[in-house]
Amino acid sequence: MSLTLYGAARSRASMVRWYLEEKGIAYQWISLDLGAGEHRQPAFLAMNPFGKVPALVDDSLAGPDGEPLKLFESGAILQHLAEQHGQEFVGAAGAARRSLTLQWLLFANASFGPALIQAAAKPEDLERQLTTLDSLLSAGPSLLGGCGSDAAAGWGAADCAIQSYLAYLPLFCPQVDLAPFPHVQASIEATRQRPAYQLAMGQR
Ligand SMILES: N[C@@H](CCC(=O)N[C@@H](CS)C(=O)NCC(=O)O)C(=O)O
Repeated sequence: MSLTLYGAARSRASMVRWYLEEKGIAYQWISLDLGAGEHRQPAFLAMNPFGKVPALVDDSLAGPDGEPLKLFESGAILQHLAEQHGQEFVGAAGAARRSLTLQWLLFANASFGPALIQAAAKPEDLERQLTTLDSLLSAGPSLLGGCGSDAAAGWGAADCAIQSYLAYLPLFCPQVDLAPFPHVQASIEATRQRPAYQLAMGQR
């Protein structure tokens, strides 16, 4: 079985890399030079026809062409890894955890990520989302709550996505005052301390 992750420095591939490192799942890392347009070359377009990173090739499953499964979109890749390699959805809470993980991955990529990107144009949207996240995080670091208590559970794909975007916040939106959001601040600090995160972000 082998996993190959295609990415680039300072891209959403770091999120997937963090998950793999945190879970101790073996993978091959292929770093593309986006500046040189390597993601627009036929070899990579065969992995993701949209020419974006991350992309994952998993030879433990066959795709529709009979070749090793190819996946793009960070959220879909994280859900796949959580299911097939992270054993996150086992046990009594597994089905609920699968659905909640998908909910948080979609929220991260379709709601929170865009709010970060549009922070200057729509500051009130980001502030509303941060207010809610801060309140939810006051109950504990995992947004899956009680569904995180299953034996194989704990930190997972949903945490990876949300915590990654939160950690991007001070970098992408230094103008946002985080003082009203102590639990968000604590989450960012805890993320920065994790060795697997540091490795995925190229900080060590
Ligand atoms: N929604 C996609 C976004 C992928 C994406 O925009 N990737 C950026 C890097 S973060 C990229 O490949 N940019 C190169 C380009 O658009 O030319 C995901 O979450 O995977």
